[in-house]
Amino acid sequence: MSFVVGTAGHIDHGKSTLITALTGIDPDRLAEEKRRGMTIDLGFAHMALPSGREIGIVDVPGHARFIRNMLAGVHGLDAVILVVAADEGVRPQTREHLEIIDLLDVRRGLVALTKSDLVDHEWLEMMSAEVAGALEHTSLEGSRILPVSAVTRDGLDALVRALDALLAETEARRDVGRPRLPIDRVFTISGFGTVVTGTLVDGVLATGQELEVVPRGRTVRIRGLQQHNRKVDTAQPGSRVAVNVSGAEKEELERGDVLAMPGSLTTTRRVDALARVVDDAPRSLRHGAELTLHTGTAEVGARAIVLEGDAVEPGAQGWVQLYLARPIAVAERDGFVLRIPSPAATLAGGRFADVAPRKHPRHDSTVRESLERRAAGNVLQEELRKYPRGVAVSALLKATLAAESDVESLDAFRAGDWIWAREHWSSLSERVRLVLAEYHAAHPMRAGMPREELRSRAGVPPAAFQAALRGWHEEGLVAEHGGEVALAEHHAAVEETDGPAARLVAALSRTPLAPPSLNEAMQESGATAEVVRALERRGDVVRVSDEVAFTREAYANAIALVKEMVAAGGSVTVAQLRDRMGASRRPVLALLEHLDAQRVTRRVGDSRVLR
Ligand SMILES: Nc1nc2c(ncn2[C@@H]2O[C@H](COP(=O)(O)OP(=O)(O)OP(=O)(O)O)[C@@H](O)[C@H]2O)c(=O)[nH]1
Ligand SMILES: [Mg+2]
Repeated sequence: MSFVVGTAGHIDHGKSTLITALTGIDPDRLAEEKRRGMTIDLGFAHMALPSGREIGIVDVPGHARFIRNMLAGVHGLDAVILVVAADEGVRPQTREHLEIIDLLDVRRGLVALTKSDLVDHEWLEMMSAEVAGALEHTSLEGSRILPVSAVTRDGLDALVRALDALLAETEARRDVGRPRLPIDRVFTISGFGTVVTGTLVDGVLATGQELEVVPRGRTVRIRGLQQHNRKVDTAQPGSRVAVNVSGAEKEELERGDVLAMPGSLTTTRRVDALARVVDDAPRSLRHGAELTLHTGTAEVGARAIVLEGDAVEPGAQGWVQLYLARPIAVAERDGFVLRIPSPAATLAGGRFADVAPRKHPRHDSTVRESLERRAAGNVLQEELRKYPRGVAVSALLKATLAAESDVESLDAFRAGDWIWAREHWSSLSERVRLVLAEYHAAHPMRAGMPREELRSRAGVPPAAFQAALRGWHEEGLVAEHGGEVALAEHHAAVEETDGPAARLVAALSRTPLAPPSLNEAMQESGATAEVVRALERRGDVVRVSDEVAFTREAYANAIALVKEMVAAGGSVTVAQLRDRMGASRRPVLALLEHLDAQRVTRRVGDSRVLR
């Protein structure tokens, strides 16, 4: 198992020197860093602890100007080594780094009291007490403080053993099957191409895998993986990884981008969070404040919407919605830090409660309550509540880090790939019941409502409708008849045996080939135009003109008769057919004109031939 440990602390306090002394690897890799004798950007090293545990180390710069690089290095740490020079004690960036570690809630740490060779024992004791005081009320409160010297190597073994013991208590990294690698470095190696590095979280990466660069949307493939300079086939969450990718040039990737499985990670320009403002912040977190958000390895401009009250005061916490200057790829519960751009200062931090929130009304306690339920762990249920019209399961999972199996425990209705919160499904079903009941009342003759009409009246997204219909069908709410949807209990009036529909058919059947006019038949039977249309749709009646209709059998017989007469005599006239049908001229003429239009017959002078 592999872990990631970061350094922290004031400039020149000996972070990089300590890492070199421990690992033999100088984390300062830039020429400028060597020249100036200071760390500018993140540096990396690795070592095996006495237990065999492998650790990747992220060395950060202490200079206040490079704090943004430090911020890109602290995500995904298992533990931190806070470095304080024994000769100088706690200095501004000691406090600032500690503040950031505290906001990101890194709870495992050690203090290396470096340069112990420069001070005497009493001074060491004093500095030790000073550092212990600085740790109070932070996530590192009570951490061990160990004097070390990179020059004499005093204390190095004890530090390594303490680190090993600290990591022994560290629980295994979560693997939710959704690997994410926030990129902290991009470079090229000739012969290999583009390489990115980062701390892998939430899942395993494997050679050959296809990944998406979010939020850019570009697709890349893993050509090779390295962990601590060794080639590996898979990389576990919670480890430092170098990924050789194909499909993207160096210029097409940068720190802040995230490698993830295609479609598995939300990109967002809005997040909800409970922000804790640091005790000695230079000002409160005001509504509308323009800030810089740091999360993962990304940095982005953010405007704060304070959801309750007008500001969150130093030392207090409050719910905020952040509007981001550009989309970022994050997941709920990711840690973040908010900074004031100038004069630069750390203002607040916390974890995201919702990374795909709606816009919220301010000063609305239901918003806070929902966010609190979410933060308390009801993430998926609260996420689902946001979709009254239903949501595809994959889309629901994307906005959270929940696993597919978590969906089963939701208070929800699931049909195929779609899911609705129970209360939304109930009200949607109720709406469908009402819409259909109204429709049946208005059109008692119709078998049901056209599907598309029902869909749009009920407000169901097109993609969800098939699944929803299946759901209603299974619940016994609806039935389908040839593309039309009805309440299960609905029987079109046309089914009745002694109603106007049946009487109309009876009226037309009395002298089938010489039917009364449609008007007469309707008057006699009491059938409305609606009934006639329903009978027509079912094929029980064939209307050849506005005024003339035949029963299904009569119509078939009439056509057979026409064909027979043409076969016998070469053609047929209106008068000839009228005689055979025993009808008046009007229905016969209407029938033949209808057959012409249907391209069964063709008129030649006064007679018809077959087409
Ligand atoms: N005497 C003594 N000097 C040390 C020790 N550790 C580091 N130094 C010196 O302190 C100076 C700064 O050390 P670095 O390791 O570069 O400090 P850093 O914390 O990495 O500094 P930044 O990366 O710029 O924040 C160097 O000149 C080191 O040689 C030590 O244990 N004893
Ligand atoms: Mg350094």
